Amino acid sequence: MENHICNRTVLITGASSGFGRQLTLDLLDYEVDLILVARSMNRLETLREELSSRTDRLVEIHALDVRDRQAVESALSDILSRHTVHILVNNAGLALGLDPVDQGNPDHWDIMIDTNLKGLLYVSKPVIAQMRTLDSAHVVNIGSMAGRMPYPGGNAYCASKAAVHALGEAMNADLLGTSVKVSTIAPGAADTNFSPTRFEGDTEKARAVYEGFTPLNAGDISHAILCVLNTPPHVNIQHLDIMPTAQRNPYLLHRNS
Ligand code: NDP
Ligand code: 8X3
Repeated sequence: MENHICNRTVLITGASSGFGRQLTLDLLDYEVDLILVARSMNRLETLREELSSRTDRLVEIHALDVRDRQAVESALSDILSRHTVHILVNNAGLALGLDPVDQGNPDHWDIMIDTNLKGLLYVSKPVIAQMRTLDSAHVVNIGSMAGRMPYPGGNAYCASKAAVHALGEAMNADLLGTSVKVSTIAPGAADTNFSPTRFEGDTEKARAVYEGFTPLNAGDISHAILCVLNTPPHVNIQHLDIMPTAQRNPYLLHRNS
């Protein structure tokens, strides 16, 4: 793949696990500086050690909960005073529960909406303000097929991801006439820590999600993000759906019995 992002600074939220973690590792081949955000400092420190043994580039880590507006404002103010962020990957997110809306847990709804939607807005605002002054910049939002085609029990999660897709379109509209591109990637079923988180550690339930077919993995999504980032300046992939071959939409999943 051509390298259109050499010497850029990339800020990734949700870098401690899954898609975000794999992307940081894959970005080692692209000669970029990395600013990594997640809540768990331990996992970020382990990741930084692994990265630092393989690169001399900047690897800066920040333990930050994207739901905490004041903490995000303060951390971003500090980061942006010291660095120019050319690429933002809004990846932090989660699902909690899989129950019909009348049996859903409102605390779960708050966490999903605060993380997947409001956290993304909080992080994007200051970064995009700086990006407007740059010759080229790129925001990648991680949406979901769950936001394209809601499924039973997905309610608040699906709605939060549909909102991410709407935000991606709205950001592109806001940034007309600038060099800031906005891309939204909508993955289908991918085997990460997503399902263990959704089912709050119930490993049987989590494993069952991926039984009988080959799901996407973190490397597949990282590859898709890198493809989107490595387009020439005049090309903006605004939306990308990516699903396992065995899954054609959230309802149509072929499992080997
Ligand atoms: P993981 O659970 O493996 O990773 C989620 C990441 O988000 C972790 O690094 C976690 O770090 C971080 N995160 C969660 N909440 C917060 C928070 N409040 N503040 C900061 N960071 C947070 O799952 P995935 O890699 O699969 O998920 C990444 C994104 O992809 C999510 O937005 C998810 O909704 C989306 N997605 C996933 C799909 C899948 O099937 N796996 C399919 C479609 C979309 P920490 O816990 O350290 O804070
Ligand atoms: C995650 C995809 O379909 O497993 O966003 O909910 S799905």
